[in-house]
Amino acid sequence: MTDKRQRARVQGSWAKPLPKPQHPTAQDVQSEPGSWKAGPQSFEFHQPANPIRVIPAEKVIEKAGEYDISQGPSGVSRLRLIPGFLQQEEADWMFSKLLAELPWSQKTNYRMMGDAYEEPRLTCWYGELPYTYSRSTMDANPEWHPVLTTLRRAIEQKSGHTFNSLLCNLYRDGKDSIGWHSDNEPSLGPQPTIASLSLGDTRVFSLRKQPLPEDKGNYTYVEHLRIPLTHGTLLLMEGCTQADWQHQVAKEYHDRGPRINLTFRTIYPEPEHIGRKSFR
Ligand SMILES: O=C(O)CCC(=O)C(=O)O
Repeated sequence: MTDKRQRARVQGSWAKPLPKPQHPTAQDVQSEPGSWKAGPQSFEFHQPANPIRVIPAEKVIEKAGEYDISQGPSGVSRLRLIPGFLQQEEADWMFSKLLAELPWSQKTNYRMMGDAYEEPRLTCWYGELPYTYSRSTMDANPEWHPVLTTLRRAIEQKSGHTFNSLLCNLYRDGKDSIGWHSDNEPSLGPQPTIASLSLGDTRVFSLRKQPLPEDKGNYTYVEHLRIPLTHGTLLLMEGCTQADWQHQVAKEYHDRGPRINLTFRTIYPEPEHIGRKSFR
């Protein structure tokens, strides 16, 4: 290799020194919130400008009892859980009868922008008045199935509340669900009590607290509750539960058998049957 070529190669490979890595200076470190300040011999921790918020761990409710789940300015949100409200044999018999004999159908709801979607479950409605939620109405149906009339009386006696209507839900398998919502239509009146009876396979009933106004609809930091609802369990939601909490039954990753959920309510007549229910 000639002297000239050799120089050109060396120059090509080693022409420029690499730029020096940029390390933050002590001054840079000091100006970052929540950082360690480097002094000549010591370090001290500086609190971040915004306090770190903890996501509350989900709580599980499984045992029979009365649970005051929150106390807001508007009042107490209360749950009453009664596993084994129906004996196993009685629950088995009612489940088969209701599965076979109720007029189950799939309801079409409408989103705010007007597009239609089918509910991921089957439903039917009982009551002297129609019921509107998610911009679609279930017609009045005063012909109660005799099993439902018996259950209504038993639940009224146990709970001390009266009910004039019933929304029945059939989850055919683990893919059927109901999304986050509150039972807060004007037709249910203020502080409605909902009595929910579960039959068939166990599904998880979840609740999440409404976020603080300053969180502007962000549910990241709200409390969550989880209640496995077993065959024959009665759950009562009372007080401010519909105003201060939302609930759902989410889809499951594992196979689930059919489940019937009966939600007894009281509907009041209103001038126009227009609901303002959040999507489910
Ligand atoms: O299936 C359930 O346990 C809940 C049903 C429900 O949330 C409703 O009907 O509003």
